This record gives sequence, C-alpha cells and structure tokens, in this order.
Amino acid sequence: KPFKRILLTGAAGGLGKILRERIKPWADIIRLSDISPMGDAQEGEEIVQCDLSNKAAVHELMKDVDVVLHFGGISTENNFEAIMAANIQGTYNIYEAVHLAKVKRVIFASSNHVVGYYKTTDYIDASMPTRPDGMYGISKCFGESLSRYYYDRFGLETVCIRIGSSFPEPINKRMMVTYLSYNDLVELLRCAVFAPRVGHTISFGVSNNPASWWDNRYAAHLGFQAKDSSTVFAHKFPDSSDYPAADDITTIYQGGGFLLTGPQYK
Ligand code: NAI
Ligand code: 15L
Repeated sequence: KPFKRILLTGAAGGLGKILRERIKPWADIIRLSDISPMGDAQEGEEIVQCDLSNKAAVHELMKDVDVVLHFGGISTENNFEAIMAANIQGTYNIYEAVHLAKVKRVIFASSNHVVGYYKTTDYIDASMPTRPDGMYGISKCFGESLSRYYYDRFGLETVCIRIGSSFPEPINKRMMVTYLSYNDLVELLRCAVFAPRVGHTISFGVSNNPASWWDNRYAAHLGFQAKDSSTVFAHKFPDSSDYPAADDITTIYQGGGFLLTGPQYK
C-alpha cells in the first residue's frame, strides 16, 4: 500500500465513519482517533481515543504517521470556549505534533462557513478574503492560516478542503448548491493525499451541482473531477423561485442557517 500509516481524527463522526471504511487501501494501518468511542479495531486499524485539546496525547498520537486527515473537532456553531478548545487549541496541537514528527502532509477539513457571509449571488474563489459566519467559521479560518504558516515556515504541505454539505443527500434548497456526495468527498481526499505536490492549497469540496457559488481554479492541480451532482435530487425541491428570498437571510448569505446561530444570539 502507498503509505504505512494514515491518522484520521474525528473517526467517530459522520464523515469519519464513512472514511474509516473507504481509505483502507491507502495505508497498511489507519490510526483512528476521536474523543468519542469508535468500537473495536478491525484489521489494519489502530484506535486511540483522546481529546484534541490534550497536547501530550496529540503528540503521542502522531508517532510514525505519514499523512493526517484532520476531521476531528466541533462541526457546528457553539460557544467560543468549546470551539477554542476543540478546534483552535486542537488544531494547533495537531500542527505542532505534525511538525515535530516530520509528517509530510495534512488534509484539513475546513468548511464553507469560512466564507458564509458572502452572498448566494456571489461567485467566489479561494484567493478572496474569508468572511466567516460565526465562531465555528472563525476557527476554520484559524486552521487555514495556521496551515499556511506551517507551509511558509517549514514546507509542511496542507490541503484545506472547504467542505460544502457532505451528507447522504441535500435536505434543503441551499444544499442543492453545497452538496458534496460521499463518493466525491473520498475522491477529492484521494487527489489531495496523492497529488505529487500541493504546497498550501485551498479547495472547495463540492459536487458537480447545477448551481455553484465557488470557483475552484486554485485547486486545479489536485486533478479532482466531481462525478456526482445534486441534480438527481432536484425533484425534491421543484420550485426555486423563492431562492434567495429577500426577507430570509438564511437564503441571502452562503452560510445559510448558521447566520441564525451562535453565542451572539443567546
Ligand atoms: P461530526 O461532528 O459528526 O464529527 C466530528 C467528530 O469530532 C466527532 O466524532 C467528535 O466526537 C469529534 N470531536 C469533537 N471534539 C473533539 C475533541 N475535543 N477531541 C477529539 N475529537 C473531537 O462532524 P462531520 O460532519 O463528520 O465533520 C467532520 C469534519 O468535517 C469536521 O471538522 C467538520 O467541521 C468538517 N466539515 C463537515 C461538513 C459536512 O458537511 N459534514 C461540512 C464542512 C466541514
Ligand atoms: C459545516 O461546516 C458543518 O460541519 C456541517 O454539519 C453542515 O452544517 C455544513 O457545514 C453545511 O454548511 O451544510
């Protein structure tokens, strides 16, 4: 197999469970980590349950790892203290450990919420300023900046994937635009892991949907071609004439419902 050991954080999560099954061909051993239980280790797996905010545990986690898929952390809006521990301290711990352990490449699960305050009528690319829509989005901006620093300073490569909505299927009109199928997610990760040279790359993680807010020109070198499209779910959302609706900010801004959440509203 191409690698000896890949570390997957967030392995107990929605995407982690999918990836656990799908990335096995890439390495002799997949080291799975999460703060939550992950069941028993299957063949070719190692299981390490730990909190990403625990620096010593994260440094231990990184031993003999070739590539990291960093998917662990809080995945929706929350209070700053919780986000700070899991996503900011946690991602810092990952990068310090990666640097010391001389790991070659990290794939960082960033989010479309780093640009959630762009409008749904905007078409944006990865060179444009971030416009996070809450503490969660800000923590992902931190991860993107942190990884850029480790690349500029130490040459440590990262692909930041601004994942749209990776679920079994779109559940609202917004997700017709942001949908990333599981197959396309795995293919994008495969491209990010195996592309010969990635430097510091930011890629929007999205399927080949009929409408798009995101121009992926700066990630072309990954060679990713989405094969799926939300168009197969179009029958679920027949009337799109009310999108964006002038009186509903969750349709005016790309971040959707995240605009209504967060500590500032409590
Ligand atoms: P999820 O919430 O199902 O999984 C995240 C996992 O991280 C959970 O199993 C949780 O126990 C673990 N975790 C949380 N705090 C931790 C800590 N302090 N230490 C160790 N582990 C901790 O989320 P999902 O959907 O699987 O997303 C995975 C990653 O992808 C997340 O980083 C999320 O922000 C990102 N993402 C996902 C999107 C999606 O559409 N599913 C969209 C954009 C980004
Ligand atoms: C995210 O960043 C979240 O992790 C995920 O749960 C979804 O809310 C997704 O964005 C989205 O915007 O649909």
